[in-house]
Amino acid sequence: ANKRGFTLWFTGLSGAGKTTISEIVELELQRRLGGVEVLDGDVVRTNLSKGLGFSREDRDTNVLRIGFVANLLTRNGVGVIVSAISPFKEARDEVRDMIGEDFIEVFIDAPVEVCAERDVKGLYAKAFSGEIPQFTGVSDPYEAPVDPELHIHTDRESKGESAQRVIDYLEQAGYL
Ligand code: GGZ
Repeated sequence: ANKRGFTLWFTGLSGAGKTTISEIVELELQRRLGGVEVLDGDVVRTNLSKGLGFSREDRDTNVLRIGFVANLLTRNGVGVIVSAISPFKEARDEVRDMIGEDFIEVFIDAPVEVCAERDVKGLYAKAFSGEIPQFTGVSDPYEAPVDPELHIHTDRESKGESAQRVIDYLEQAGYL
């Protein structure tokens, strides 16, 4: 039987662990399915979304573009991992409606204090000083998912445990 496509949609603050967990899940899906596509906001912003900024309108445009591509892949049987802050519920829900039952929202959750403490790229320091305006969680909103398929607390579980929970979900839902 042809395998079903799906979109794992990782949403959460900068530094919450979206990219880290997606990389582990990607390796496992590559091994198990022989293919997987990753759409990372950070990377998409250098090509498909080049030129977009961080106003609400630009973020929504970015999220809907990523959702559009994810849907094309999903309906052709591809497993897709999206990693984007995607801070606005309305845009995420629009993507959910577009993709339908194969949309799996994964809330990668860590308190903003923890993300700021990690500050892997030094962006939070710049956000607090005002050098970067409209920074999600600091000076711009993040609307947490209300009823995500998966809620992962990266301040309480290891990245391996978090990735395993994603894999377990896919197994239990019949995608693996
Ligand atoms: C949030 C910002 C901002 C502002 C630059 N707010 O953790 P990162 O650094 O590597 O990834 C973040 C990325 C956000 O892009 P997304 O496409 O995921 O965002 S959205 O879904 O809202 O469109 C962050 C960096 O860009 N970054 N300025 N003001 N994150």
